[in-house]
Amino acid sequence: MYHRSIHERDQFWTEIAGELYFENLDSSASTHNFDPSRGPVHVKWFEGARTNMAYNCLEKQIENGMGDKRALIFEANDEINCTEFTFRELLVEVETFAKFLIAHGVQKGDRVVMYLPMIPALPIAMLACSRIGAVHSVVFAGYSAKSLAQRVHDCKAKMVITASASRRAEKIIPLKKIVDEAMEICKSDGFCVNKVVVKHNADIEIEGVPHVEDVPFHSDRDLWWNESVAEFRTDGKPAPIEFLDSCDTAFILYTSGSTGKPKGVVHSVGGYQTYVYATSKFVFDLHAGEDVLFCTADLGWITGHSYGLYGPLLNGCATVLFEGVPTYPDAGVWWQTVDKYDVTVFYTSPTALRTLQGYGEDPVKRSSRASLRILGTVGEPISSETWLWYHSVVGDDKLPICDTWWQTETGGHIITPLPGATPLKASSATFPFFGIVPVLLDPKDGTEIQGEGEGCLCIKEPWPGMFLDVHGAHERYENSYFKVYEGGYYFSGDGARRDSDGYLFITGRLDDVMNVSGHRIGTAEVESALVQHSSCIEAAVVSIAHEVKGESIVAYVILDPSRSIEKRSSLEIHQRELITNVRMEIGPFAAPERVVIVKDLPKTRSGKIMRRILKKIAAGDVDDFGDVSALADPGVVDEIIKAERHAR
Ligand code: 6R9
Repeated sequence: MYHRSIHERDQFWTEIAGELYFENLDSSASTHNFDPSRGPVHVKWFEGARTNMAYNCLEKQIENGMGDKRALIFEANDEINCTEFTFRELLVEVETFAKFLIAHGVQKGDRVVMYLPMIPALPIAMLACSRIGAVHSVVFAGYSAKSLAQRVHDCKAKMVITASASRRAEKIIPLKKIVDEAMEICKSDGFCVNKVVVKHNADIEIEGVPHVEDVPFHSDRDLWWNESVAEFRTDGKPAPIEFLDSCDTAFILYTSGSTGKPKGVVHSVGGYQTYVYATSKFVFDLHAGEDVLFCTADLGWITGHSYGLYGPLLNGCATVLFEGVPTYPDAGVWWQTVDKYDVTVFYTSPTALRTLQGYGEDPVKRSSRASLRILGTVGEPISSETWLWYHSVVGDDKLPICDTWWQTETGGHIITPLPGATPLKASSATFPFFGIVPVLLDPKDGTEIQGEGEGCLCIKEPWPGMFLDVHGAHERYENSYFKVYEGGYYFSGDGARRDSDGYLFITGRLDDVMNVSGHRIGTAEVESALVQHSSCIEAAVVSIAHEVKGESIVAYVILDPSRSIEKRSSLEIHQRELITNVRMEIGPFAAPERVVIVKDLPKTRSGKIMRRILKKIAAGDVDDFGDVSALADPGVVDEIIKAERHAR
């Protein structure tokens, strides 16, 4: 199949798309160009064919006899709120919300931002947007008001959907308050959202009082979901549905790059859907009406979009929506959830596995996990130690592990084993999925490395999950992904090693993108958050290896010398404030582990910060800095080492 997928590419993918509902599918209607020297880069799958992703997730499955099978299983933070929806029940919810959206002026192509916790309202709203051709942009509900505002403004959202609050273990996070702040920021930047829809997350009480009383509400703009949506459930009218061109936008999802502000990654209705359907089907070996996929990623990330929602539903399978945290009420909750719902495929990140590894085998062994067939991992490189723990403790030495390498931009799995078919090697993502031609380029001259070796991981041929554009910034799309090396390659930003058997091992990012607990964070974003502090003149951040998080952030900052900051207590206050600044600007997950106050940064004569040197200092590896001849002032290195010792 792989051979055919490469040699008869368009025909191969058209046949797969044909397993879903598409009108006018034509294998000669896909056109692509990955090489900017031959004209504008474009990726157009099945142009002219018409389809609808929500239709394929719901009606198409009901037609196939899955109507009474489970589609969405909600495992709530507290036992009492757990619910399940069959395909038919989920369709009713989606149709009802679609009618509500239309009644409030949301039309095809309009952007709708969701800032919601992992509750059924989120997938329902996403599917309802897909149904009417509106473009959803889900913002992970751990982002700060500022980050939310930036995304809402960038995509010019017509509506924002949120919840009164979210709960994680014992903690309650006032989401609506954060949205209000974000709306204020948008307003001061000259942008207003028409409507904010608030899902009442009912069972949250603060000291015995339903906290809804405290939720700020602006009646000219805000709507309570529960009250406003109800009338559309019983109006007896048919729910609208919009069949879209395959190349129309399905959604925008923001992700971090090595420079500048986050990029709005644009995915297409037809290509994305086909690719997510195919990867879920083959990598997770899904069978309609039988499999239950538990993907632990938040729906606010691409993993949640592709394998927590669309992938399983397009295959007629159930998906588990897990609201809480993996250690509440105890570190066995995921495995109990597996037993409770007969989960067959479990998909998580190395960072979560490392956390659970710390609790030992007991919490795992208290479950049977008898229903499990396949284990998956994604988000960061997995060490052989964690891989083996996953395989032997969780998988009882018998379950295959699919280490899947891919990105927000790629829509779905790119390098991955096929379970049962690919002999595995610990910590290797193994081989390319159907239709994928990966190459390793020599970082120095961009030539292809043949056979064994290490280089920059790029992809040569287009595939259906490939994103269409960076929202509102086509030039950035071409520059960041296709012009890094000449010759028509998609540049991933990751490094990889190929062994003598052809297995690929991902080595991590080669650019200024960090990966903290599986979250993608650009150094530039954190630096810009730090310099927002009135005392901070300049900042440089690097990441270092961290036992649980994979990487953690260390910041080097120069403070304004005109302020009196000599006293140690004052330094500590500044360090704390700087960390708070990052939490407020981006979100708590991006907070530096350490802030080191320095007088100068290691810069080249042309003013470029040599992060390589800071990275070594941060890691305590100060014996050999390699070639430092480019440094404008080599003396700064010793000073930074001193400051670093002081900071620890
Ligand atoms: C799906 C997702 C993408 C970055 C990617 C890489 C890292 C993802 C990986 C992996 C090693 C794997 N990454 N999967 N590294 N092995 N199996 O995570 O998308 O959030 O865009 O992150 O994550 O560095 O470039 P996204």
